Amino acid sequence: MRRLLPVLLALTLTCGTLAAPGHARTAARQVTYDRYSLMLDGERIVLQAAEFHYFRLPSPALWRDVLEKLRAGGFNAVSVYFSWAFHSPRPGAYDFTGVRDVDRLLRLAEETGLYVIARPGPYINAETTGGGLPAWVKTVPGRARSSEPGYREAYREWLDHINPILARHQVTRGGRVILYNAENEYQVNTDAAYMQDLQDRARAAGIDVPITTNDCCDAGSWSSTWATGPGAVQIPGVDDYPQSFACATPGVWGPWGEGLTERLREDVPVFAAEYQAGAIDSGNAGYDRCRELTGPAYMKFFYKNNLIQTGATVLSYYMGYGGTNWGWLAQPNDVYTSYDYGAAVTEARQLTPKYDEFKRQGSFLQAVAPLAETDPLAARPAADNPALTTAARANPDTGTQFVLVRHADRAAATTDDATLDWAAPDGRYRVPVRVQGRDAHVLVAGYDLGGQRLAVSTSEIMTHAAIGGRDVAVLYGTADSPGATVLRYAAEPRVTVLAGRVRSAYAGGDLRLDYTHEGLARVLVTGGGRRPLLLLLGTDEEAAAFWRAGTDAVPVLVRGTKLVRAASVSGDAVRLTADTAAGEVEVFAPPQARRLRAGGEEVAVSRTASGSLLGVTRAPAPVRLPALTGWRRHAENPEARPGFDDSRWTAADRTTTVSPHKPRTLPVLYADDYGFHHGDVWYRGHFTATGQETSVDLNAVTGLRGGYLVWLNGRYLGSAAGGVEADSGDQATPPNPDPGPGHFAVPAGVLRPGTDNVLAVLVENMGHNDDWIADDLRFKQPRGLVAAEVGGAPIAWRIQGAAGTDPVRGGLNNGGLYGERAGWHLPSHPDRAWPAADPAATPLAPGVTWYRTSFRLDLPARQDVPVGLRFGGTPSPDHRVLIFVNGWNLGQYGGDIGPQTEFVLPAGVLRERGANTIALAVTAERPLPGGPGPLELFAYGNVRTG
Ligand code: IPT
Repeated sequence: MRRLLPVLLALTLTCGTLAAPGHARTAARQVTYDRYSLMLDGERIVLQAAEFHYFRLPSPALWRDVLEKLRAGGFNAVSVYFSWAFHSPRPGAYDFTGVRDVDRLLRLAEETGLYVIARPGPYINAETTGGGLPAWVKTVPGRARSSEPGYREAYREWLDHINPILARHQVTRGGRVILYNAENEYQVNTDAAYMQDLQDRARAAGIDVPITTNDCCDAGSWSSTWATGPGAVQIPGVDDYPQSFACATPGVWGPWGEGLTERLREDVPVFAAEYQAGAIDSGNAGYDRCRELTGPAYMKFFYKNNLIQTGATVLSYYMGYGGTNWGWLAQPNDVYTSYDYGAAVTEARQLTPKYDEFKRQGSFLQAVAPLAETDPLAARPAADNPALTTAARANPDTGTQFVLVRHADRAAATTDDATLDWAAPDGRYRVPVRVQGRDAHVLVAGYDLGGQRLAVSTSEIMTHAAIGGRDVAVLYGTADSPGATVLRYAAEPRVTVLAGRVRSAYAGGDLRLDYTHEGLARVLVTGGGRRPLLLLLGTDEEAAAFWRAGTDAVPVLVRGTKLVRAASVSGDAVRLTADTAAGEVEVFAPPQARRLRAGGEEVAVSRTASGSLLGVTRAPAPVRLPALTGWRRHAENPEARPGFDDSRWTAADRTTTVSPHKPRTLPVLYADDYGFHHGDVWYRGHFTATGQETSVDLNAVTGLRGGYLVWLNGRYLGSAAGGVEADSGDQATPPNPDPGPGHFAVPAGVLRPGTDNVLAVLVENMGHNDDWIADDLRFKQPRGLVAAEVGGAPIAWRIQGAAGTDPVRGGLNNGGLYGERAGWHLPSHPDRAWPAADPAATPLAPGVTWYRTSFRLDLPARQDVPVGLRFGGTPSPDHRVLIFVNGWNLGQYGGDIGPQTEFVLPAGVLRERGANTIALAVTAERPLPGGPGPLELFAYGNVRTG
């Protein structure tokens, strides 16, 4: 059944009383929308969302940290992919506990006050294994992402689990889920019955918020051209990545266009479903370059340009926090362990200059309500310098104008000045502007700023709040640029410049302030028929020091500290839940407040001329991390020895497969077909040799950067690269038909004619391809051996991968290395008998060798010290290392997998006060003089935290 824009969505029960925003469940509210914006109980909102993947942060306590950081950074929503593969290790098995407890995630969103755009797929792409489809789906008949039987039963199983959880957290039931996104960039090879069924299942499960979908690449789909057919969604959105993923050349400027989010329909708001806020590091440039590529200059130009040119009011930035492809979460063709993404909040949860820019822009969007309803304004102010151009929108009810000022040539690198001739709602004004290269400003005119009337300003508004009977406003502009702000008064007000240099003049009801943006100027305006106004006029940098906290009823503005998560006022005390280091803290709160607690400590404060409280916070206690010593090691791969007992392994004897890729030789040796989906897999093939065999011929498919190692009767024959997906995006190119090469000459004297000979093969599975173009072929590309011949002898195969599913860490944590099956990665494993060995110096034989050590941490309580593990030197292609910390597979180093030498060890997995174990599983493809090199712990940061 097709659903047509139910303007009135299902009525639900009101639960509880209306709590202050940002504090747990609120009353049930209806979600409606029109061409301008979403509305909650009829009240317009601009949604500013950051993408966050809980499955890339295996520590629910840190989910809260990230969500609070996003909230404080000016976001009022998160967009969350829910990964089916992360929850379901095999058909019928679903886990929503521990690091998979998405109910907890949604409660945290409620407590943090963030709306949620829920994106449960079933397909999510996201550079994660299988694009979110569990690997077992490769073994069911029916094309993935279609309505064909097999796949249909599979995805319904997932939806039957995830939908009820999402349903009970909808805003219509007092939760925070505000939109439900079906599928992902489902553009080609589509099946309308499937797209419709996803929505019907959601409705049947009680999803009554608007259903959305994200289109890619400017294509019309479920949203526009097919808007009336089956599968059409209520609110279509578009994904835009104007900066491309060329992190190696961060100076590029919009190679993929101007990034204007298309209006796909006239009856719904413009929805930027994924707007680029970072990049995949496909070229291994390192994420710092990706952060540069998508840095503040890009954000200022592209985001503001988009805002004013398109009027988009539902904005979701991909990613707000990227996280880690721990375990076997990565899709191997595009990413490595880190999914930092060059995001505003780093993988180690540190705030960056991009965060500051999000905070400036997001705070503006949330403070200035008329922005939620705007139409293009033809009569826009003219600039008297042709290098600059303007665009404008206005709110049809309030008349408030929003004017974009930018370079006409968006790539221009010059700094240009102009005077704007501005026909604003309150009069005609001539005001100065300056635009640096690759920058843009959104200026406001005709705005009721609290109890004030802002006629026009060439400073940008960051935020404002009514605090203690006066308005406090933070405006900002580029350092050294001219600024002019005009406010309306019935009579001449009293102007006191408390700090900085600001000229003021009053005429005809206009109070005009002229200044240069430098440092932080402070102007107090009283009288004139209005309540007092404290105007804080800063540079970009000064503005970034401000935090808007507290509640709508009792807002608190804070300058300084590292992060303000929350603020409250009771009696004469202001309490900040804040991250602090040595530095100033200034609080703008109601006048009765005279004491300050920040980060759990009393801070001595004095009253400033601005009426604020000023104090100094202490430095955090310094932290010393222990050296990693006492390493022990143990070689493994007994599987390579001829006498190894494989009788309990699974016989690999199938002659058919549902995979669209047929094997070159029988039996079928695809690991997935035998239930082994992640990490390394062992094969042992028994055959009776004639003695005439000259070569072993194998082919394996591993995904990009994988390989396999081969032994015959215990003799190492060598290794080869595994086959990979040829091209993930080009529909015209079929997936690579050539699995990895594998011709190995049989050395003299190795064969034992007439008796049992054993071929042992260790194949890495680097993760599963995604299904971006929904052709099924790439996704269903096998993993493991796809061909095997030794002369013409029949081979009896057995296969062994991971031994079951770790009940806590889940099915993506482990593969089938001997040490993994025997628990060598677990903290409890007794390693006392292992000989001491320095990972940097001891030579390695081909095969797998483990190193282990333990260390104690005693990090100070109430301090946040994110810890990393650093490998010295550059990663070698010759060995690849699985890194286990307390049993959790936190990544892969070396093996040409990526440029990474530093790995984040998230608190929670890492015991901050207690014993920890590191285990490294090192696979060498040839004899090596040394191991993976010296290792050390290091800290990414150190703050006191609330
Ligand atoms: C878009 C996907 O929807 C998202 O899942 C992720 O893969 C992102 O790209 C890149 O990180 S697809 C768009 C780039 C065409």
